[in-house]
Amino acid sequence: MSSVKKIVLIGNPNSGKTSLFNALTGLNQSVGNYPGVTVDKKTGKFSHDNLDFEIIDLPGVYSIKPKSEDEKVALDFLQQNANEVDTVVYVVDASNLKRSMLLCTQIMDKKCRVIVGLNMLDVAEDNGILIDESKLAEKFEIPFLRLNSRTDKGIDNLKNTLAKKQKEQEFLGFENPEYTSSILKRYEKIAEILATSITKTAKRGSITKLLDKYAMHPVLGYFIFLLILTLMFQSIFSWSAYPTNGLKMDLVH
Ligand SMILES: Nc1nc2c(ncn2[C@@H]2O[C@H](COP(=O)(O)OP(=O)(O)OP(=O)(O)O)[C@@H](O)[C@H]2O)c(=O)[nH]1
Ligand SMILES: [Mg+2]
Repeated sequence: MSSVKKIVLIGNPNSGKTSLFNALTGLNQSVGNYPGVTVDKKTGKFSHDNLDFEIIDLPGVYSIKPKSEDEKVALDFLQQNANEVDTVVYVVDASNLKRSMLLCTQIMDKKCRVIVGLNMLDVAEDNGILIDESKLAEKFEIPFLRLNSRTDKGIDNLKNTLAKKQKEQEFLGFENPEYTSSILKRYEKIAEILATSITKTAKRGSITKLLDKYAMHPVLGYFIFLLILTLMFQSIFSWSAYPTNGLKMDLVH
């Protein structure tokens, strides 16, 4: 393997791969809050701890079987370069781990060394989802690192982890025919692991949520609705008398 370590960013669309690419390289590839922003591979470089890294940002992928041209670009690249890739950073939207982890295990099947970047933790926490990353790391037997690609939180930790000589990864037993033949069985196993590593608490309150709580209430909601109608009625038929009278006085004088 050459002295430049090749790192690949892969994950579901809109999980924050390009934001992470920008944070690692200092480049400015375009991001957007919708899937399918990246349609081709982009390459950048960074150095850390006297080591040189080449980093490749790929289009988002939903499953191991490509359904669109963008997905094909990403999966073909991984297939053709699996041997030269030092580490795959699998970027996940932490508020939607269940959907993402199936693809992650399928990438692990390709014998790539995988590190999971737990991104969008702020969104997960707003939704009351608390993640125990050390439990996930223990059960999936790969590192899970907390990140916020938007604010650069966790980027140094990721760079340090990428620079460390990684131990060979064990592969969970997903090669077991039970899991290779049945996606459903694999899903069940993933769900079982996630159930022990994720806690759901009450959602964090926001003004909109608070307004929803009262305005959408089956009884209170009607009173609030009537109050708003009364206020509108009053403002049109009674309170408008003041500016109308004022105008009339101005016209008379
Ligand atoms: N709240 C929050 N938003 C984030 C975070 N990371 C990225 N974003 C936002 O998520 C959106 C998608 O980010 P991208 O970096 O374009 O995602 P991507 O995975 O490259 O998307 P595709 O190229 O379409 O697959 C952007 O609006 C980012 O600003 C994060 O940790 N928290
Ligand atoms: Mg992108």
